Amino acid sequence: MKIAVLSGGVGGARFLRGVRAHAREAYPDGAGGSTAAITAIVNTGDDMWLSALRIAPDLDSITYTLAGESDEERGWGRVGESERVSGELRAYGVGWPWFTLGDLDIGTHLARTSMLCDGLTLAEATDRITARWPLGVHLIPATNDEVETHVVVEDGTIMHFQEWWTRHRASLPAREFVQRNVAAAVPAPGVCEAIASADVVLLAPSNPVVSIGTVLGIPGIRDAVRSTSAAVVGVSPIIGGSVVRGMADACLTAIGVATTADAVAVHYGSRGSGGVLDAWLLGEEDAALRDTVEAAGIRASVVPLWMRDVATSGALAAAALAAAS
Ligand code: FO1
Repeated sequence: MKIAVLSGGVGGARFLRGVRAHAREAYPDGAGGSTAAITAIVNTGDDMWLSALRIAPDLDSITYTLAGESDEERGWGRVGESERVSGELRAYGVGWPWFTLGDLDIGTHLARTSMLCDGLTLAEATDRITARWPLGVHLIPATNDEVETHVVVEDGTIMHFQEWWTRHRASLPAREFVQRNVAAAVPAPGVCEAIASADVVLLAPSNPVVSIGTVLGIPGIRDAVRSTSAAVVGVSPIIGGSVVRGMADACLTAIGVATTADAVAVHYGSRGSGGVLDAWLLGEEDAALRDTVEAAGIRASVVPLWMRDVATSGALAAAALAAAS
């Protein structure tokens, strides 16, 4: 069983933990693992250079979550973190005072930056970093190229997504999201192959604009999803008209998409009409939206969407795989 998951950070990390848990139950290898091959194709648009370090938030959120090392309250970074180095950087006026790098997290960024300086690609560095834990999921960055998301706000100012997101809490109305250098970018090795050879392709309940949208925006990836023989199933990141975490509603508003579970499905589109979806999972709170989704040529499943723990995340993953068949 081969599963490819397009994923962003926090929501995607929890969903991937559920996919892994369900795979261990449904496709056990007899040693507590799974015979299923799970590949996460991870957004890198949030990545940036800061204090001479290459930061890769979504890759790190997924790695830490699957490793059991994530700060579940904060939603990013490592559990049991300290911020001594960040305090020193602030004292020297280096970096962003509004973007806290924990000491353990800095270890990851130093390792990644060191590997990149040694000539490794981001995908190779990710393989080395993730090899430290038995994640049970192969993480591949959507691209090895530095394609960073920048936000054009109403007065024309352009800033890195991370500044808009963490300094301004997405409070500055965004006019447009720009993927810098995306035209020259190529999918990382293995990305299109994972999508083409998958039995199921899942779109995690991540930010449809700056996470899933950014992955699909890398030249070649949208076409790979549209042409795979696998069923493509998306999970709504919106339940009952509001986003589960983060500020995805600010991103959706910026591109003129309503913050509703059916509007996002229509935004992704059915594969029959030029989009990427075969099926879409709606929360029970959004059962009334089923007809709109079906009318768009997308099979709708109404299931519990809240991921409160590994068990509910696993049940959601099971529902997503069931919707594929
Ligand atoms: N998010 C914040 O709101 N404030 C922070 O200070 C912050 C620091 C940070 C450091 C490393 C990292 O990997 C992520 C961090 N994040 C922080 C979260 C980050 O903005 C998000 O994980 C994604 O980039 C948006 O989905």
